[in-house]
Amino acid sequence: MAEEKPTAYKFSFGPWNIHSGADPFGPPVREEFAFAEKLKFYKKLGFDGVQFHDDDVVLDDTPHEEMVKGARQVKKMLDDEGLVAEFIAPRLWEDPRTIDGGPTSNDPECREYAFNRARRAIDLAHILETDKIVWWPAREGTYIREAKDPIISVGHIVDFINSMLEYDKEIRILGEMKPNEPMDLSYIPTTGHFIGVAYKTADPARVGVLIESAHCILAGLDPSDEMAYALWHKKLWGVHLNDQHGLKFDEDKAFGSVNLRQAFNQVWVLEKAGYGRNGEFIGLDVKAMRTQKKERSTRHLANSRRMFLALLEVVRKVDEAEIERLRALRDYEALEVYILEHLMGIAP
Ligand code: XUL
Ligand code: MN
Repeated sequence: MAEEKPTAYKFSFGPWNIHSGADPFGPPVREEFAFAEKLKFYKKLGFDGVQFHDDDVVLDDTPHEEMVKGARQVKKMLDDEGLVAEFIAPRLWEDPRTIDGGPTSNDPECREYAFNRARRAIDLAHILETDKIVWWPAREGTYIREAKDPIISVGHIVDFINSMLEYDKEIRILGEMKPNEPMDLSYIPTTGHFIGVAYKTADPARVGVLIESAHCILAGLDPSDEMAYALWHKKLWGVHLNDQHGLKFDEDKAFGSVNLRQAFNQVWVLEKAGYGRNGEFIGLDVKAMRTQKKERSTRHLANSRRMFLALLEVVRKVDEAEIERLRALRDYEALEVYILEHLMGIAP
């Protein structure tokens, strides 16, 4: 049998990953690059895909005709740079109408706003020629448990997904789950929860997930196991690789910068499953440290990509037969050292 060619991975990030360094406790520390300037970085840094929030394309509430015109301009900018749009994510957490959530707001008018905004994101996806909508349920939870009805909220979420599926017969919805922040606790906090809900929607085949490493860690779960779970369901259609130092705010640290072994396991599971062979991107969601100077504020992107490719080399070097041999012996002490030596580059 002819050997399969190795996967040629493609990388993506969002324009928000090059940023001014503002955080909840302090103002910007570097001037923001203009969108057109950001686009110029992609190819130079080795990236082909652009992840978009809807209002990265055109501002919300732009009248329809102007919206179409604006989106076509962005598509032309992408074409000129040789880039493609990976997905559109409706930003349902900044507008005053989403103050208490979009689809799970108690106010029917606010829910309607969220539904309309998501449909509009689908219109943008068409113009940018992507069939992927990413939904991060930012404010779909509560600060206090008594604020919303948790059972009704699950139903609202299914209605929301269905409204997108019904609006467009080609579109695919990727849930990006996170257990907390900005809310105290989120509904549907993990990939497993969302996949459960996916099977109850009008078209389960078009509902999958994007998994962010940090979000899994915040839920006390191992990112590679989460990815494996979604891969088994054939529902892993996107990733946000990054890293996270324990249970605190979502840090979006560079991939592999905290836990190299955990990062290795993510690359391993993706590579073994053939992730990327159907055009899926290795997406990043990483923030530069606030201390970075403007002219060096894209290094976290280059570094994360470099770590992925370096770990890929390690993954491709480990000997499957040796791993199977050690598994059969149940000598996990030896297996552990085998992996660690490869990670440290000191394997004999
Ligand atoms: C939030 C997060 C978002 C999504 C896209 O934690 O990761 O940026 O990736 O909406
Ligand atoms: Mn993300």
